[in-house]
Order: sequence, then structure tokens, then C-alpha cells
Amino acid sequence: MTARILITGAAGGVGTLMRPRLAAPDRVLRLLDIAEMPPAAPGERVELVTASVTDQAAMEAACEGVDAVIHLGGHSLERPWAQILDVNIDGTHTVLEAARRRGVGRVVLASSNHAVGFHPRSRGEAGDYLFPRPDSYYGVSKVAMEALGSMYSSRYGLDVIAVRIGSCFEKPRDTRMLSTWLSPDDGARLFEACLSAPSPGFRVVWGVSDNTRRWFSLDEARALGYAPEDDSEVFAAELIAEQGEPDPESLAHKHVGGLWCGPEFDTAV
Ligand code: 15L
Repeated sequence: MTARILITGAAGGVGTLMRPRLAAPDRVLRLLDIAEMPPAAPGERVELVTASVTDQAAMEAACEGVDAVIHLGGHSLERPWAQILDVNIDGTHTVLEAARRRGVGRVVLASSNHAVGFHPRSRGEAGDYLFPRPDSYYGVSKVAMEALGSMYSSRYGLDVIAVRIGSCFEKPRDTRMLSTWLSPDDGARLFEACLSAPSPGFRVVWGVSDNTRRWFSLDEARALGYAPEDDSEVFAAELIAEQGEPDPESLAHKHVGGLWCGPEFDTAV
């Protein structure tokens, strides 16, 4: 039987990178977003749904006949509290509740390093299940996402995996991302592991490539079956030539969340 995977926020950065990479002959990707998405290419097995993750009825309809949800939808940067509350926190509740009501057994949640952004880097590698220390309202929403995922797993038996994504872009954009980069191909490998691991229950894993300068543990992700193949080090010489050697005392490198821990992010209201 063909598997059907619902991807929320499919028009966003990570969604766009995952669309071609999660395609498979025996799979239909149901892509949901409020933003416009490129139409299906010839032979591409996708269904496009225009809806908001905050719309309960639309989310239930989108969950119909779905085997798993990858929830990427929501604001991906800092926003005023009301917007974070509505789209990221209430939206995640809406998605999980829709999955539960429609009998979807597995939900993969796009959490973020900003859920634990204020952890000082001086403590060494950030382990799995690090206690929340959000650096922003956005980070608070990722903590809430993990809490909601935990509750839906414990109370209703859903398999829920929260991925604390580092920085998922085509290439690392600065020297911090030499540590936090999740290559798009490794991102797809990690999501595949999240989709196929037998009965994972509730897990929190780091979403990062096997970077030489990695700050995050890969133990729990590997336990799910993730086998990363990429390392940001191939971009190191170029980035360091442009931006200088990373200074552990600088704002960008002092805490897990980098610049998000600085005054620039004090302004959200
Ligand atoms: C995130 O969670 C953001 O969505 C993304 O835009 C990056 O800022 C990333 O974290 C990061 O920390 O590099």
C-alpha cells in the first residue's frame, strides 16, 4: 500500500529542501501550507493543500488517510508573542489533535536548537534531552511543541519524535553553522529514520550532520537509525577566510542559540 505523508509548512525553507528528497515511488507527499507552492512536476506524487496549521477542520481533513505527519509549519524566526502563541503553539496543538482524531500513528515535530539556546557552550557537547533554556519566544514555542508531543505520546500512544534542528540550509552560512549545520541530505536521512524506526514512543533528537565542529550529541538520533554522511568542514576554510576563526567568547559562539541570545532579540513584544 502506498504511504501518504503529510508535511506542514511545505513551502518553507526546510519543506522546500525536503520535498524532492522525501519523494519515493511508493509514497505520496501531501504538502500543506498557506503560501503558494510549485505545482506537481510530471511524475511527482504530491497533493497540494492550502490551509493553516491553526485551522482544526482543515487539519483534520488533511490528516485523512495519512500514515505520518512531518510538522514543519509555523514561524521559523522570532515574532511578537501573539503570533508565536497562535501559529507555533496553538498550531502545533491543532496538528497533534488532528492527528489523534484521524488515527495518524506518528508525528515528527520540527523543534529547534533555540529550545535550549541559552545553554552555555562552555559546558561541552549538548547532550540529548537537554533541559529547556529557550532564547526567544520562538524557542519557548519549541519547548511547548516538545511538551505537547510528549503528552500526546504518553496519553494517546502516538509515536512522536521532536527533532531539535540545528541549521538546515544548502550550505552553512557562517562559522557558527560549521557546528550546527544539518545538510539537506542528512535532514532527509534523519526524517526517514524518524518515519521508519519501530515504535519509538516519544523521543527528542538533535538534527545535525556529523560535523567535525559539532556541538550536539548524535547518540539518540543514531539510536533511531540515522546515519549522517555529511560534514560542514568542507566549507570551513572558505567561511573562516571570510569571517575569521570562531571566538568562543563572542555572542555567536558563547551559547547554543548564538546571536539569538543577544540584545537584538529583546525587542519582541
Ligand atoms: C532555527 O530554528 C531557525 O528556524 C533558522 O532560521 C536558523 O536560525 C536556525 O534555527 C539556527 O539556529 O541556525
